[in-house]
Amino acid sequence: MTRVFSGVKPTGHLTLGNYLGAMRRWAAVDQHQSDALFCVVDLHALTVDHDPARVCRLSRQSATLLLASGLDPRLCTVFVQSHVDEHARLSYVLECVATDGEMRRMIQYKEKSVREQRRGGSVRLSLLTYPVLMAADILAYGADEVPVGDDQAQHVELTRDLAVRFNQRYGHTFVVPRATHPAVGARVMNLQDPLSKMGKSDDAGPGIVYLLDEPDVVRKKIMRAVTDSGREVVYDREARPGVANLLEILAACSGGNPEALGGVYESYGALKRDTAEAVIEVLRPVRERHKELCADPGFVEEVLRDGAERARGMARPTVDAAYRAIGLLPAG
Ligand code: AQP
Repeated sequence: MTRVFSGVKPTGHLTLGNYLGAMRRWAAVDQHQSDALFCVVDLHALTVDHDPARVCRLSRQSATLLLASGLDPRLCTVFVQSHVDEHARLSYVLECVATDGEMRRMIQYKEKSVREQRRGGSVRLSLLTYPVLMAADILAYGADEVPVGDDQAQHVELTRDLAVRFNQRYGHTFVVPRATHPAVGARVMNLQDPLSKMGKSDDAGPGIVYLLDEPDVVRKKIMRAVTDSGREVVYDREARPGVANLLEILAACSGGNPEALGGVYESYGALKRDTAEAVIEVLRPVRERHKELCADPGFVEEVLRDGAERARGMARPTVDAAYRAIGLLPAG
């Protein structure tokens, strides 16, 4: 059976981008068709300036939202990264295989280090090495597939390179994984700045639809989305990025195709109204289930405890094998 691994970072409230680009498919497809693990990757949230209490709160909220989005602990494993030591253990070994040049070429490192400096902070070493930790997350479980949005493609490519290099130097240890992306919704853009990804750690709230936004708030944000100077509703990512983003969101939420939907609308207003209603309908069950789960925090804790135990059992043999292969003396 195909093994699948993916995760969310508790750096902010989860967004429509996280949902359409990744989470929705985890619940609808991956947990049914594969042996799947989904993780709140909290160690990754420490790579930038952060408030410890907020990261802790967001980790619990993200786990709750993973379950609210339809993940069923009877079908898949849901857990928190820092509860399983194997991630950090393997990360160090992979740092001994990765190079400094490789890390500095990562687009997210370039973008986020500039953002940290602009915010007046210094760039943490862990921001540079975080793609190695992500490789460890994936390789520890022998994942064949990593379902992610487009923005993570480069990191999965690095994971493949590290796995191949390690296997060639020290003997076959890791499965070489591949990234998979949804056909529509792989890169949801910010509603106020359609040239930038809708990112949960961005400061600008009005361009970001959060999974827990009330319907009125979603409506307002979408009705105020930046469009383009033309009037015609056509799907053209280069020339009309704002309208293209709305058409993609509508297509992802209604099951249509963005090019075809472009021909259906005569005004931006009508497109925005339908997009808003489609998004509200897609998010409604998630918000409702989240409310139910918040009333039963013991259930979420139990899922995470059980998930961590299962995950540990899956990761340990591979990480132990990597330690032996690279030359570390077994503890006996
Ligand atoms: N805008 C997006 N469109 C499609 N997919 C997206 N994903 C994230 N944003 C979009 C996908 O969601 C999964 C979880 O993402 P993450 O938690 O690893 O990272 P993030 O949401 O991109 O948040 P960051 O890194 O804390 O900060 P920002 O957002 O500022 O970069 C992944 O599969 C991701 O591809």
